[in-house]
Amino acid sequence: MSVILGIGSNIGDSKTFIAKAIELINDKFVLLSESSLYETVSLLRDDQRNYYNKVISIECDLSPEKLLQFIKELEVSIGRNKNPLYWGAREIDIDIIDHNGIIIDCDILTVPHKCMNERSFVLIPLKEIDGDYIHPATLESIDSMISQLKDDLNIKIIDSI
Ligand code: PH2
Ligand code: MG
Ligand code: MG
Repeated sequence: MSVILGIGSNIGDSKTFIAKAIELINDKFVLLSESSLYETVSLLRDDQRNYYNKVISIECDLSPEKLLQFIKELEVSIGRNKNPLYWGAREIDIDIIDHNGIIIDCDILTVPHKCMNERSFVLIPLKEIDGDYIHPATLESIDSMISQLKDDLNIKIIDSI
């Protein structure tokens, strides 16, 4: 099964946190593709530091629930501290963007990711690794979703792949 993950960080040495996350994910699964590393302003346009963001795809045989559990443990092992603020700054955040095209909407998990359509830092790196991506619920193309973004969050590539 092919799974798309979005990775973000805006505390500490973000490049190293993201590299560590990919290394540990690659120890457990097979890394299929990796976008460039991007810098974006915070989605809330508040006073948080800019984020580094990346999207990867992996070959993964875990169910979405089991993968979520693995990811939560991985975030803690990489050094994620609890931030009481919703959408507060974080050392590492790994989100399931798409899980083999399935649709889930429950309390702990919504797949495809609920907010992906508003997030330049998901859509633009995703286009880089899968230009033919179609949203499994709305059937919208990646280009169509990108053209409807209201804010590109000043996205720029900082490390090309
Ligand atoms: N993640 C958030 C909230 N805001 N903003 C940017 N630019 N990048 C993120 O990864 C991000 C965010 C919650 O997960
Ligand atoms: Mg997130
Ligand atoms: Mg998350």
